[in-house]
Amino acid sequence: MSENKSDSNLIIQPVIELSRNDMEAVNEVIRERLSSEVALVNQLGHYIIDSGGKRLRPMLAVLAARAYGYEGSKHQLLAAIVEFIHTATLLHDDVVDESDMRRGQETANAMFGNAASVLVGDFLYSRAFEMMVDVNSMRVMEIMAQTTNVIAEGEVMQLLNVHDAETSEARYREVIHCKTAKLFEAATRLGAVLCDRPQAEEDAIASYGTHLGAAFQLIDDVLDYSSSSEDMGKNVGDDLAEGKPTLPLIYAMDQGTEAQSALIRKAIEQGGYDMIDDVQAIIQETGALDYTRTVAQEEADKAIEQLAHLPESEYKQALEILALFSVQRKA
Ligand code: GRG
Repeated sequence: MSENKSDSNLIIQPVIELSRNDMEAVNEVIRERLSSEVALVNQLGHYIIDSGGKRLRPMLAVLAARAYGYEGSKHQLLAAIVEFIHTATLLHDDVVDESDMRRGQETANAMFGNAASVLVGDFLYSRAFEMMVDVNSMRVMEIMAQTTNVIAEGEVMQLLNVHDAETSEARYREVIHCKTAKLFEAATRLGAVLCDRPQAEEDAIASYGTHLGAAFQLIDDVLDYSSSSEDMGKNVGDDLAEGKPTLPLIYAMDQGTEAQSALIRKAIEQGGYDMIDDVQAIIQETGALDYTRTVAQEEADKAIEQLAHLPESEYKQALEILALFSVQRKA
């Protein structure tokens, strides 16, 4: 682990400490509910669930509930549901993107094949809905049904943008809102729903989640051009290779010279790793990563503003720290 990465990990250390007991309980729920009569489901399910994800989304559900003073245990079940849905999306995403590395190890599709990955993703997704029945709340069901629907739409929108150098910043932002921010939004909203908070508070904490999720994805897109594969746990330059017009590229095309814009356009249209060095040089020269980081910081600031209604507590502080972490993280 590089020094920088451990620096950014330091920021969330108090959050990890604060949520330790809850997250251990969440992990216990995950382990219990992962089990199936079918050996491959267990094998592949554990392969991905135990592979060292940050558990950020379930942590958000737990912290949001606690920030409203929740003292029961349903938040742990909701958090596990959120992590199952996140994991299902990762399994499907790695098949769609033909990725071979995630969380510093071979992807499930590389290990077990595409069919097994998609089908175990389906298992996790449907198990999550089974678990929601146990929560016995139509409102929770409604939130999660709408959320997963929007995530899938986001992924389809992204598919339409692939290799399309005309993709605007607005279209890009719509995609990240759907494919990433929506699940952060749901995770935090569930905390308020569990505590029967008034609609305005529910919407505020949900909006915190939306902005945090957007910041998180913007930084994900920065790291794809600036991190190392070792730190990120996946391959650098994958977005370009897949022809994904993310904000660093959109901004560099907008700000670059005619020749620079033409080069990036060609790189998006053709995909692959061949042009990565030239593209990275243009991204550097045009300040595209700094711009993207600034947009991410604006999102994180907006997220923090949404927490004003919460009473002061270490949980509120933890939510603030997570907003900072989403921008400062190195992996
Ligand atoms: C199964 C509901 C469902 C939908 C399928 C494929 C797909 C539609 C959606 C994919 C959405 C997706 C993977 C968005 C990217 C989100 C993202 C930034 C993932 C990485 O999150 P981290 O860094 O992962 O929190 P860890 O490894 O820490 O868990």
